[in-house]
Amino acid sequence: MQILTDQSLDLDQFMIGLKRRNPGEREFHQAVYEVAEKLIPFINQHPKYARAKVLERLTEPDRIIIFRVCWEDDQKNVRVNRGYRVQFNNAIGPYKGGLRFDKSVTLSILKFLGFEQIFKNSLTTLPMGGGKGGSDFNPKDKSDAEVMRFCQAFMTELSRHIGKDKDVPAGDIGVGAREIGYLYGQYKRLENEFGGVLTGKGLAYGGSLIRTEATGFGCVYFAREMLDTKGDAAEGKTCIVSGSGNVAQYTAQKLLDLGAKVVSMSDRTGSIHDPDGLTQEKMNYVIELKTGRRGSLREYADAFGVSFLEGARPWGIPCDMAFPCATQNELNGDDAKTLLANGCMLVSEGANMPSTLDAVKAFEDAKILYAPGKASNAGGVSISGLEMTQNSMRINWPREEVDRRLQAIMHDIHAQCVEYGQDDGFVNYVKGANIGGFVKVADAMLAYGVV
Ligand code: NDP
Ligand code: 2IT
Repeated sequence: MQILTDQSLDLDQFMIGLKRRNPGEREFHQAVYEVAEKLIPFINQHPKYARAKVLERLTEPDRIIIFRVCWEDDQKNVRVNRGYRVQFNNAIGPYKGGLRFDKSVTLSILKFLGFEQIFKNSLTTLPMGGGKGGSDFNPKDKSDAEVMRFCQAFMTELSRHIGKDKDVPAGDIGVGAREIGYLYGQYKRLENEFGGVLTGKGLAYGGSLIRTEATGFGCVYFAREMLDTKGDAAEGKTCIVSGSGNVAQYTAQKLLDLGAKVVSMSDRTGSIHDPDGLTQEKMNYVIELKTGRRGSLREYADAFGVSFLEGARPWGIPCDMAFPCATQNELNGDDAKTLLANGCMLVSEGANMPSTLDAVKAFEDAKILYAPGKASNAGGVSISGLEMTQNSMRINWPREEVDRRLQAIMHDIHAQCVEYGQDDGFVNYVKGANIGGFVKVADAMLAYGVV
């Protein structure tokens, strides 16, 4: 039962204030709404959080750094981009979260990502705060030399604000092994320091085994945990995976390993529909095509004689399980209804906030197994956390050890969702992840007093 006091929060009033303070930041409003909707009833049952204004403080970043990034392209033209780092909350550990390089990057997108990261990182059980950064730089149509010069210019400013115990960036969309190499090289040059200031590093210079695979593998391990609660398994299930970048590739790979059938992947140009399903040979082709040559999936359709849905997302293809692994708001309410009508019984998000609020509502109402990204894609940042541990200890764990720890962490995240997500005999994973992620951060904030 809720005891309302004059300290109690009201969702509509809270959102009006948030929108007034952060005008026009649509993605940030959306991410906060999804969390606040689940947290406010919980906070009103625990007035110590309301009294200390924990939600108001959690939705205001500790600081945001915005800077000019100036570099020269191959034709010697001067180019100007905008760089950002949102240091959202460090109550339980150094700021931790990826860097996104994409022409769509705005402050709103990085604030939504940094906000989500607070809860995700708390769920991992590791000591990491929440942050995110990036730039509106598009690495897709640039030469290696241009990407290197951009990364060096970006890190020249960012290096003043990060540190292995302060803020530890990593990859995200448009930031993979190549970019992390250039960023780390410049940090090392500027600071004359070899430490764990970035994660996702190459194995030759302090990276962890399984970091590349971790987000995708973790997303499927989380799906396996959800299926377990129904006595079910992935084997033989038809799956669609959106995206074909880092997260999508290793989600598809783990699904193959578990005997599931992956019939679609996608990119910005469209989706493939391969009714026979990916094989290991086709999977290797996707990795070489997307990470090696940075080409379009259209080439896959030509190479294997399957259909290519030009400019389309894959949600119309019938499946048992869906894994949105491309980007935010790539699955809307109509897509969710189509998936449900086709019999989809599980959605495990590899991307951050891929489902719109309408889609989330449709999945909740249908009571399918639906995992929000902050729970199901936490495997990546978890292995980033373990990369930091290995760097501090000056050791490298073998592949089996890291994979075993990843599976244990995904199991623990699932257990927290089950503990906090109970809803009339059904596990609401959105509620579970939001409340489960909140409690540790909020208790640390209470311990610090008014800061
Ligand atoms: P990549 O850059 O490796 O891949 C992104 C993929 O998504 C590409 O296939 C890209 O298509 C596609 N894509 C991107 N934007 C759009 C768009 N607007 N419309 C259609 N397709 C799009 O990024 P990641 O795999 O690292 O990241 C994917 C998602 O996972 C993001 O939401 C990210 O925040 C999240 N994530 C990533 C983690 C990580 O460890 N990397 C950890 C946790 C979450 P194209 O190939 O045509 O560019
Ligand atoms: O969204 C995410 O969790 C990431 N992009 C990974 C962050 C990290 O620090 O590894």
